[in-house]
Amino acid sequence: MFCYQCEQTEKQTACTIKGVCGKNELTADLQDLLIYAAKGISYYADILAKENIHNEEIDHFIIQAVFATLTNVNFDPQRFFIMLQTASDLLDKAKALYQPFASKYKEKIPPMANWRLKTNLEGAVKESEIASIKKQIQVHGEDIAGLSNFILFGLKGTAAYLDHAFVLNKKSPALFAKIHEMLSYLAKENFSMDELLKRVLKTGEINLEVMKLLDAANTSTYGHPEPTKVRITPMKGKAIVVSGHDLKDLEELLKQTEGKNINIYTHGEMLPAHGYPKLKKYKHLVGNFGGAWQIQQREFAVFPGSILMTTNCLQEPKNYDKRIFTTSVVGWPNVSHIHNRDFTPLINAALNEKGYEQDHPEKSILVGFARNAILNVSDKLINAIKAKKIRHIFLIGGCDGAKAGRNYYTQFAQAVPNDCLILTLACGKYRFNKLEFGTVEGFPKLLDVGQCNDSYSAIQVALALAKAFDCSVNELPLSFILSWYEQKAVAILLTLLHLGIKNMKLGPTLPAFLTKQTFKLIQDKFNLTQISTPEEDLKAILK
Ligand code: SF4
Ligand code: SF3
Repeated sequence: MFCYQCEQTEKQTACTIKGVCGKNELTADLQDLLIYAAKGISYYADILAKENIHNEEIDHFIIQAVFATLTNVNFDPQRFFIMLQTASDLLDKAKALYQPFASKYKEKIPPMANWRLKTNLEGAVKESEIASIKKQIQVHGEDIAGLSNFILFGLKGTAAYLDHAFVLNKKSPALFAKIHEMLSYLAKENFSMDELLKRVLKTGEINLEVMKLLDAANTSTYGHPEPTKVRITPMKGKAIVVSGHDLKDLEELLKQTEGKNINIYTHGEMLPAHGYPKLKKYKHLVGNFGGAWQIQQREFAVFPGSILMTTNCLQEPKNYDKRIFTTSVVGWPNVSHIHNRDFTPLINAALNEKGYEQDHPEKSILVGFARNAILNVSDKLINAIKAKKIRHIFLIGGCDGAKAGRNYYTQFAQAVPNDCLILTLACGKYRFNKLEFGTVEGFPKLLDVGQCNDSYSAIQVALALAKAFDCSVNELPLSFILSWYEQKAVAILLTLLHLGIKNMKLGPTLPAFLTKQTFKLIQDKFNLTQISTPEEDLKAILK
């Protein structure tokens, strides 16, 4: 195996024996082969889209297959083998649909588009050599391989967001076509540095459109998030905790548990669900449980109920493996998987557990400051900035992870002066979202915008402020302090680069897949720098 797609990769280089995340060699190799096959299918799907032919089965499979390979989503080799079988069938289907146009597109068909699964699981693993990143590095060198994977890893995040929109019935053939076009480009492997750099930013543009679609899916289905107090201490009764990003799973579970005396808690990236009017109306959605994803083994072990993982980030289930369930593309070997949102096994598992025996003393935090909530009071915000009563806004957002260096984000948030606001989003906020920050000019100093995909909301706020001040986003008293871990964060970083956002701080470490030389190209253009210390960075920003 050779995997360097996330921030915690072994020795900042690559996981080659076993993933730090828990992914084993077998799964890693099958994932590589699945990406290879997906590129092959997209080669034909791209041509078909140019001929105005869209096939939803192919479109949906591609985004789910790519999503399944995202960090901390699916660790089950059997599931990947089944996906490879489907990929092989869909390659045949895509090729058959393409045949009538073959004479029009005279280019050489890339090997990925001629791939077939000829063998069993073990054979597929041997075959995965052709799809390995090591091979890409041998053929193209580290710079080119790294940049092409920058695009691929961004697309993984984008595919996940597109899938979240898909489950809410927001489907865009045009966006599927853009994903196919990009994967087809990667399949052809006719790389040049200039084209790759252009496409790095293009991937960010596609991700922005996808986040816009997902924002529309979420807000048209569940209403606009509104400021909402969320209990963070348990209540007496049976309990289910729901983690991940998929609001549809939460909604269906809330419906299926109504009247059953089971309290539902959000976990991780599901926290912002409490702000949506059509989700918070369920009285048994009682609160939020636990901290960030990387401490789930400790926290789930003592949770007295059952657990649902709707998306990333899943870690190896420990003694709670019989009461944790996966859904959608998430998987772990021998962990029960929920099909078609029939949550009966999850509900029964919760009823078999003790639940909480008493209410814990009430504590709460505030969520729900997505674009509508902030833009509704934009006049007040703009006036406070003009009057220099609010000096600066820091967006401290992104993923969490296990590394010690991530304390930076807690320390940074604590060091932000009292005449500044903090916007936060994604799961990195668990480092500081239970601290007391007080208020600034009537605004809570810490405003939780939502999930990672709600970066779309933060971008809309930034664009509205830039319009009000008749300047560019880069000229606003606004700084981006980003923490990355997995590929959704890569997609968002690409979107911010596409928008021309400069002077962002990124950490805790830089992506291993980018060589020093390629990172320098991006750094020179965008002045994107690695975090240093909270004191130094704050001083430099506020000088
Ligand atoms: Fe390693 Fe990250 Fe890949 Fe897991 S996803 S194998 S931790 S680089
Ligand atoms: Fe977190 Fe896994 Fe990235 Fe949606 S849940 S942000 S790490």
